[in-house]
Amino acid sequence: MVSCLTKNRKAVALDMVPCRWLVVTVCCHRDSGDSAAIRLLFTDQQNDGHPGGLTGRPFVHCSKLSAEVARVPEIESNIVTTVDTVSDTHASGTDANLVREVARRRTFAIISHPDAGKTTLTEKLLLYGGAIHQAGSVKARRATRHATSDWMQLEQERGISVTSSVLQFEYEGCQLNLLDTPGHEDFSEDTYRTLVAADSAVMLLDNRKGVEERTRQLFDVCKRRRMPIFTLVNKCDRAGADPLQLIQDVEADLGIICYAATWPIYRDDTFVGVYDRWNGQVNMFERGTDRGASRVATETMDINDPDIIELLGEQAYMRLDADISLLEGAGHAWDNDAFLAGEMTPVFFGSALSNFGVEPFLQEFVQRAPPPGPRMSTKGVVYPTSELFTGFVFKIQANMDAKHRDRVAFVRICSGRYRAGLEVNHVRTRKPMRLSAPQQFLARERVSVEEAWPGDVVGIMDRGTLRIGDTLAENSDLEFSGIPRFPPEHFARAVPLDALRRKQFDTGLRQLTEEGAAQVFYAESIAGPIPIVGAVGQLQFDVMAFRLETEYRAPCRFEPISSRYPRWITGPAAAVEKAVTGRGRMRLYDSKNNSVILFQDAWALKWAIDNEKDVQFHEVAP
Ligand SMILES: Nc1nc2c(ncn2[C@@H]2O[C@H](COP(=O)(O)OP(=O)(O)OP(=O)(O)O)[C@@H](O)[C@H]2O)c(=O)[nH]1
Ligand SMILES: [Mg+2]
Repeated sequence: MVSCLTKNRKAVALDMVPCRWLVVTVCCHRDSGDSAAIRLLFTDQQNDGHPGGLTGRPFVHCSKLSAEVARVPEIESNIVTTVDTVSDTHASGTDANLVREVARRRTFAIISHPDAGKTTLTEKLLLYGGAIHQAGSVKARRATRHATSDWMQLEQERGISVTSSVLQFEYEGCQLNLLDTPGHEDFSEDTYRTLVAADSAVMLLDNRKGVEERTRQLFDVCKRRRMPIFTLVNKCDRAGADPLQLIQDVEADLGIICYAATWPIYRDDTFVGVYDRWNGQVNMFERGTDRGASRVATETMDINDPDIIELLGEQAYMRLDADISLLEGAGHAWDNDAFLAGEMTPVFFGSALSNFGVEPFLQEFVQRAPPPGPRMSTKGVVYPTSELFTGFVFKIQANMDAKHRDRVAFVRICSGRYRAGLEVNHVRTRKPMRLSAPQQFLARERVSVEEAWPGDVVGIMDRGTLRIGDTLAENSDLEFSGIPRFPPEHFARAVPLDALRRKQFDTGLRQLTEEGAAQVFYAESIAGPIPIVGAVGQLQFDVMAFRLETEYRAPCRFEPISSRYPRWITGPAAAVEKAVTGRGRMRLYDSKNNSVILFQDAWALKWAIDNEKDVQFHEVAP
């Protein structure tokens, strides 16, 4: 326990936890109106949606605290005393093994606009991590290997990622949990949820396109969560924008300070190597003959080595030398605190396809990416080093193993040790659950492991108990919040094409919608309930039709419905019955038989909200 005195010697309690995060507990007089001032201090900190002030126990980054306190003088006079530490049950533990395992975990998501090369980079990180020996490609031809993380048949056929993938591997003593996300907007639901499970993000840019539309949206999510972000400018094997210009564009567009961590080296306008500014080393790569399937031969030399000019060639050396002088003179100095607070990003250059620059990136990444930090729960902050297990479900995936029709719930561990047989509380249902051995994933492949630690993303085989957003906690009923839910925006009737496969069709629809990307509703008709699927993005219908056919052998057709505005409706039964019958409204039931109205247009929705005062309307299921 450390305490920090503000200028007028009023104390703020700081609990030191690994990885440079602090838990700050501030106490004020209840009626003094101090909470507003304190919220000023904390609302833009990472606190997972909890307001700061009297009720929350926000955590802030160490160096930020003094800066923020200094900027908000009214707080100093209002803070009266230091109070308790975080809830005892989830305070920082002393188990040395646990602390060590937490310290060597890195859990990160790769994000970008579609096609920037996330899956390709993922594959190459696996190659350098030793998890695979031959890298596959996103658009593999017959008889060649596919990228590991695009494991779904649809992904392999179309060469795009449809769902996020979980991959674990070791590199230089660190245990990495990598989350490859789909870039397409129609799958953003999955991407946003996956980001909640990550501690840092790698943002990929195409060297010709720089910051694109989806990059901006995903960056905003990371920024709101104050996640440290690494930037990798990919596809440098092709001619692209000038690196300095790219960096300036990123700064101007995203409002984040860039630090060039590696710098591309060109010889006769061909990308031949990178200079690592942190360790002063030049890495020169030799193009392989197998299109990047295996590691690239690399020659490494100190920038001050007398032979450097010979290695680079005079012209490339002169160009690099000039660029370095410019960076040193006009660029920003590295500020690790700003990086950890998500305000500065190290920028790397490379080509995932040809493996150039991948290893220098990975080496710096494991050293600088933060290990798991504390997370806010309904019962205060949970430290990763707390000995009691906690975790939350952020993803459900059906049929990863088509033969066994399994259902995997992906859990991000937040604290404690997960071991087979562990009894936890399934907080939503308040029922105890005994956990089987944790499953580690390399996309589709999985292995049972004896134990798993904070930061790890593990799979739990589940028959339907677990839902996205559920918390599992040992000896506690705390809950983690912050997993976003999105109302569907597109609706279509699902029409089975093979009457004899109706049962499989119903099962498939139910199981696939449990994954969360789409929801199934039912409309009443004389012939029985008609299934209607609601999805956040149009492409979800293609995915669902494809999966119903390949995974359940239940072909179907989706017939679009023009209405786009769903609202769950609650209230006295008679009022609900009256409300569902108005013009421009379609009555649906969700899978739990809750009433939903699908409004024809925004006007019909507004009219109902203004006039149907006896019922309540909800954007997501109540
Ligand atoms: N020239 C070049 N092409 C690359 C490089 N990295 C990836 N590509 C190509 O870019 C295309 C898209 O790559 P992916 O890895 O599927 O991109 P992604 O970001 O995972 O795409 P989504 O998941 O669909 O958003 C593929 O054709 C890759 O071969 C690179 O370094 N250089
Ligand atoms: Mg991909």
